[in-house]
Amino acid sequence: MLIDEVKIKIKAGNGGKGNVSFNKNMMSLGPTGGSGGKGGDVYFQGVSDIGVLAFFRNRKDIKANNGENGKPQYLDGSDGKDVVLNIPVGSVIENIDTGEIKEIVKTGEKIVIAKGGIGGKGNFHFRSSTNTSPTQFQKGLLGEEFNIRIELRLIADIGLVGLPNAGKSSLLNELTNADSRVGNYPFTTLEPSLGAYYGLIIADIPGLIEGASEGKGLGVKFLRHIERTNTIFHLVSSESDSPLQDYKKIEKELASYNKKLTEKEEYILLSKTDTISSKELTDKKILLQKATGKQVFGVSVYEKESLTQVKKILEVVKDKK
Ligand SMILES: Nc1nc2c(ncn2[C@@H]2O[C@H](COP(=O)(O)OP(=O)(O)OP(=O)(O)O)[C@@H](O)[C@H]2O)c(=O)[nH]1
Ligand SMILES: [Mg+2]
Repeated sequence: MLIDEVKIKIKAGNGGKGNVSFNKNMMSLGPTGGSGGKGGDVYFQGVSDIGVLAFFRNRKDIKANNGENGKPQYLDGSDGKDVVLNIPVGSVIENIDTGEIKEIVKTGEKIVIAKGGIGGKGNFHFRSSTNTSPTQFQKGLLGEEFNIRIELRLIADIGLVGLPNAGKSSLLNELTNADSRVGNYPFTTLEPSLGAYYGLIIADIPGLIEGASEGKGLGVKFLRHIERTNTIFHLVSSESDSPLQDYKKIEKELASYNKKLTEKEEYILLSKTDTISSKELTDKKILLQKATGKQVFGVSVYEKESLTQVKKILEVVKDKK
């Protein structure tokens, strides 16, 4: 199952303690205590693998190492090792304690989330002409510690929406390298899947039904994955006796999740056109076009020409990107 939300606790390393010691050589009795090392930082880094949040399923408590304490003979403690956690590009990171929100949008982008404490100074640093045998030292500062919530928002260019069984996964598989499960029953797909069409990322958003915004079915939580897309393909099965009602049911759910979703560029795809006569197809197309003012295209995964038409739309979307 795709893990798209996790809550974890992260703790950066504490700074090491400064050391207090004196030169054992009788000729020079000065202080020699070294300083503590810095605690390790905790970073998040963006990667393209959308499955990496699964790493946190059994690891909710993540700590970077503390800095080492200072040592005699001017030896500073070594710094604690940083921890770099991979999270999928498109993740939103909420610091529950401070309310701060950060996002990772590029692969390789690295941001610090919790800073390690600075190491304390050893007594060597406190020497002066008036204090040649200082016994002062610093303890080292504590590393930052936060409760963090990570939410994955897939970064797709096109979102596929529609009632269950409309043919979303079939179309995604036909157009891209995706291998989404297809079945002749609703809710075959239980989590969003992605496919790439020459650099365009298409996301299949499953589980939308009437009442999804009130929590029915899989709910509307997957819609966050298309909040950032510019384009929506809305699939309506041409087998349906009431394609307009089917269309409206989904639009209502989109609107109640976020009005902006209904303002995106949307193409209506009447799917499974091989199952109806061309007269019926024309009638249903006109009906949808008139009622919505949107462009309506017929598509069947069994008809090459109709797929070519969809690919032309994809080229248009790509050019606008
Ligand atoms: N005749 C015909 N059948 C199709 C076409 N596209 C999909 N189907 C069939 O319709 C059924 C549903 O297809 P899916 O691709 O699983 O539909 P979905 O929208 O992903 O469904 P859920 O994941 O359950 O929401 C399957 O039995 C497909 O084989 C088409 O163009 N023509
Ligand atoms: Mg599906």
